[in-house]
Amino acid sequence: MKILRSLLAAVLLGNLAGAMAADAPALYTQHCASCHGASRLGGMGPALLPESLERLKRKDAVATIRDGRAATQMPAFAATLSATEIDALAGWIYSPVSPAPAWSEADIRASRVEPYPPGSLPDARQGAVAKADPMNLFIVVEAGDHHVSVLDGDRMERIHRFPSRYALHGGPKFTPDGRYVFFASRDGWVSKFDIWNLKVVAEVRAGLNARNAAVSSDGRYVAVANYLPGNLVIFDADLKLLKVIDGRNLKGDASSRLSAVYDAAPRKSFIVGLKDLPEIWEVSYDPAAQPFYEGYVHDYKMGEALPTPGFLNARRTVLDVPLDDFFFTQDYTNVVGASREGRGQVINLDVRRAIAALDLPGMPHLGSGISWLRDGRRVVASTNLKDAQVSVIDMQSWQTVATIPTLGPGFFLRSHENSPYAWVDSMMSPTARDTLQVIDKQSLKVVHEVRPEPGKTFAHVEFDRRGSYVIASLMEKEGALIFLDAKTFKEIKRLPASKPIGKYNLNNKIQRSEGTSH
Ligand code: DHE
Repeated sequence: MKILRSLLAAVLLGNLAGAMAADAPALYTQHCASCHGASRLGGMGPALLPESLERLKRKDAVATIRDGRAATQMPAFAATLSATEIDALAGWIYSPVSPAPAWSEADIRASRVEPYPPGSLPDARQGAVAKADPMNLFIVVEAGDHHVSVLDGDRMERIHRFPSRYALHGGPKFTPDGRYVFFASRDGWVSKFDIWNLKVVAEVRAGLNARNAAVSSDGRYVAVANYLPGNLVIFDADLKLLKVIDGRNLKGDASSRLSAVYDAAPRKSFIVGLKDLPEIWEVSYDPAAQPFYEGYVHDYKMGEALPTPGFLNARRTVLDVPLDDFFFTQDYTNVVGASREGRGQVINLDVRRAIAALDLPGMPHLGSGISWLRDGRRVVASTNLKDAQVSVIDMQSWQTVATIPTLGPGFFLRSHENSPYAWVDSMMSPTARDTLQVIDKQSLKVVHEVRPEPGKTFAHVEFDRRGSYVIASLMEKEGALIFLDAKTFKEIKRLPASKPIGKYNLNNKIQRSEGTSH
């Protein structure tokens, strides 16, 4: 009986200890706040908000707290905290912060750092960059340990590797001279990197949860689309804040997260997608831009004054459904957009309305769309995040030309002006994520498959500037960049890399190759 009583006491005490230990806010303050910020907005470590953790499974959060993260400052808490405490902490970081976190213009300005002010570094290419073809350099985002690599594309060698902000997302964006590249992180940080000197020269936190960044074609403006707070933040080229445009409708009674921002070079404007409102914005960065009528086009009365300055203001095209995944015609007059439900539409930015509906089943991923000429007609092709297919659409009639069956749902498509082939992955498929398929751009048939490491994720291709080889990502922690001949599809070489995601060739990006995203 005595033994039973003490056992019961031990169990009760254990539970009590567990319950006390599960005081998650106190545990957070004690163990996490110094790196992740008292309000979980991030600091030396990333932000721990529900919005920032959307892509991290709870069991992975538990594992990170327990085991730490290799090659980062994140320690393992297995020896310090009990399993109950770790679980409580994991639950806490997924709960909303109250009051809701804010990020003001003053916060943006205060976050800016400038390790190398303008004029402090040489205006000429240095070291290994000086020996390389500057337009055949590649920038590689490695998500495994949050680093970026710079590759010399002629020698197929890595010439530099540096730590990036946590979880970069979207393509890095280059200035037209190829000297600077801008990265956006999901935590809202924007970093400006000087490729000629291999240095991060300025950084600013544009928001708490960002989608991507765009750089104006004249290299003078950087725009960032944020989920949290939902706004567009515009900087000058030194990342000094110029303007914040809130993601609100005209009446001001509904707000939205911003899904992405793109540079429309021929129009000298940024095009902005809104996640929760049926609008597309065009924000001109042309100082000579004409004023415009801000309201709905059909409300406009002939002769009425145009009150809104064209420069750095949002000119809205009102839609019937939010579109948040875009592909653009080469002149950027038409936006091909898809809703998350897969409703595709073509929006003309001059007449400011939909001009065609598209037959795009499943969940098309137009952001990775590419275009080419087939029988003298331009087509656009898109992968599908839900269905195992690539849709090919005629860009004059907007009719579907072909639906090419693939091994599984895919994310990225790539080609090059000098290549007859387009490369597609099936990275959303549990069984075929290890295989890249090669599509003949004229016959629209799959002509080859590459599967270098069965069972390992293999996706995202980038061509070198001449279209003679591709680099594909073996997207594993102990991953690799695999160089493949663009004609024979044979492996040429490998470079080890830590979960490499996107690769970006300077020439293809700056020249806006039709075979790659911009
Ligand atoms: Fe991306 C680009 C949206 C998930 C890697 N992704 C983009 C762009 C958009 C977008 C709008 C184009 C902007 C640009 O390049 O500046 N991505 C989304 C999503 O909505 C989605 C499905 C879910 C999400 O939570 O964001 C999503 N994206 C992912 C991933 O899971 C990927 C594979 C890994 C990661 O790092 O998050 C991923 N997205 C990428 C990459 C690009 C990208 C590598 C740039 C592609 C390029 O080659 O230009």
